[in-house]
Amino acid sequence: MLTEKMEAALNAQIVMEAYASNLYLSMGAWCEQKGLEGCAKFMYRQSEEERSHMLKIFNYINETDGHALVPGIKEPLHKWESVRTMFESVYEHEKNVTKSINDLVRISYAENDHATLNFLQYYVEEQREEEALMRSILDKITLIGDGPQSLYFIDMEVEKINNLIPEEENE
Ligand code: OFO
Repeated sequence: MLTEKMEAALNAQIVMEAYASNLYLSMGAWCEQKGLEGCAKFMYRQSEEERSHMLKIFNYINETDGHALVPGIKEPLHKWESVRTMFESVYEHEKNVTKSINDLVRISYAENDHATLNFLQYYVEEQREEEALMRSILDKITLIGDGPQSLYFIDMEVEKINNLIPEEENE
């Protein structure tokens, strides 16, 4: 059974994951408008993944006799200055999510809640992977450059990443 504090903190994480899902969906649409099909596919997949992160917490709260709360929809941005600034904001958002997951881990320790501590390990690992992935995309953009002539090559690099992602994560 969850303590009130743990339940509230997990519900706050649902808000964050749901927002990430909408933000990445919006980024996917922006990329598609720009003809960046590889980036669009990548962001749509990230959006789905964030929804699955949200649902995992949602189900966990309900399974542990808590009450998962469906958050309201905060409108994300619809445009970015460049593909670089878009990926920079993904990276920033992921770093904030990591901080938030670390706070959840701290609370689960403080509440002596080993089940939640154990449940959160998936998110700890997931955030490590996500941050590394975003950093590697930003490094590639730095190497290629992000002027108009470079967009095609950036998109090709992101498409290569799409092809490396296992099918079950690629729905
Ligand atoms: Fe679920 O926040 Fe990213 O991965």
